[in-house]
Amino acid sequence: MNISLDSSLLVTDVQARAVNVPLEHPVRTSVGVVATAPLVLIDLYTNQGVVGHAYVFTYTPLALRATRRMLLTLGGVLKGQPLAPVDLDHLLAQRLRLLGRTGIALMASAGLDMAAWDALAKARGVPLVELLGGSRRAIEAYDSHSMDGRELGMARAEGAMRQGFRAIKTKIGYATLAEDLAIVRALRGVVGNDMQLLVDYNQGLSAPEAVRRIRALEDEGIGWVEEPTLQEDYAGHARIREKVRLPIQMGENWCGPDEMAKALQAGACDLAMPDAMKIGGVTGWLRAAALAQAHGVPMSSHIFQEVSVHLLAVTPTRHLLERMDLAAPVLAQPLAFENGTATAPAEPGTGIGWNEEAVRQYLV
Ligand code: SMN
Ligand code: MG
Repeated sequence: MNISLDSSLLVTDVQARAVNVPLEHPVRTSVGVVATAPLVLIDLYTNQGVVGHAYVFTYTPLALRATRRMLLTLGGVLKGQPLAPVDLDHLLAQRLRLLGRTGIALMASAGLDMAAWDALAKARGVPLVELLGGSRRAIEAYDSHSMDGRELGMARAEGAMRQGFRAIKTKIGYATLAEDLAIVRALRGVVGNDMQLLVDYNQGLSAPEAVRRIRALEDEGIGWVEEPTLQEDYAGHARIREKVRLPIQMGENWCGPDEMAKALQAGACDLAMPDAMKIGGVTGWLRAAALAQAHGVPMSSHIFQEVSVHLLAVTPTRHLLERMDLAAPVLAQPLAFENGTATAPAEPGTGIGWNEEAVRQYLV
């Protein structure tokens, strides 16, 4: 549906629904468990019948109601504005300057940004990746698992290998280094030497303990070690990075491109993996991709696979797409993975739409 794109394309309303979606596998990390996927589903309406869809992930159901309220409040600020996502981002940045665009305010702002870009791509009749000047392409992905323990860990690794993934991630940071090593070796025994094996400590170690454990992993063929210590400790990550021989990965917790810039300037990581929500939506991601290019840092995604598959296609240093199906049960068309890759859908927008029956079932 091609609509002549003049300033008459306006935001007219924003609706937001909180759902708590069951997960096939809880996300078990060294610092806590995400047992369900608390999501706020966003519908951004325009005066020409186009509706933008996006969702935000709140990590804990405790944040669902406040995030929904913030989305509705900030959505109200956008009513009547031309559907120009970069201008809308600037407007919200201005309004939130004194509060600070972090936490729930950032998440809501980013969710509105993703919905606005979806609506604009639909108005132009093209997939988001093409609106951004790129083209649909197969993006290499990894199947993202948890602290699943030996049996489930091996079963999930086997399943990913059978589905054609050439990389998997497991979360470690068990009580002892011996357990970390045992699980890594058990998974390697299942997938063989060709599969990339990535590990994620989810901030669970002190910097000295991280150095100790990562050194012990150096001969296990690990592709990256993710968030070994507190995500806001850029100097700590840099110290770890200087003392170990495995690539350090981080980024899922950067609030906006400015935090990414600080982390890269501190030499905190070899690799970057912004989160499409926390980095500031599509608009934030594009700025982050320029930073990664300037620093020569390979850039992967963190969850939000439906939007990230478009964004990585226009990321100069694109690396890996994370596959973790947090929203699949409430999506009309979950993103398809084939032979270890995913490609942005050909339909206009991001391809995000709701399975309304499931939404009703999981509505909070
Ligand atoms: C992660 C943590 C919490 C929820 C989803 C995903 C994890 C990752 O850090 O990298 O996938
Ligand atoms: Mg992680």
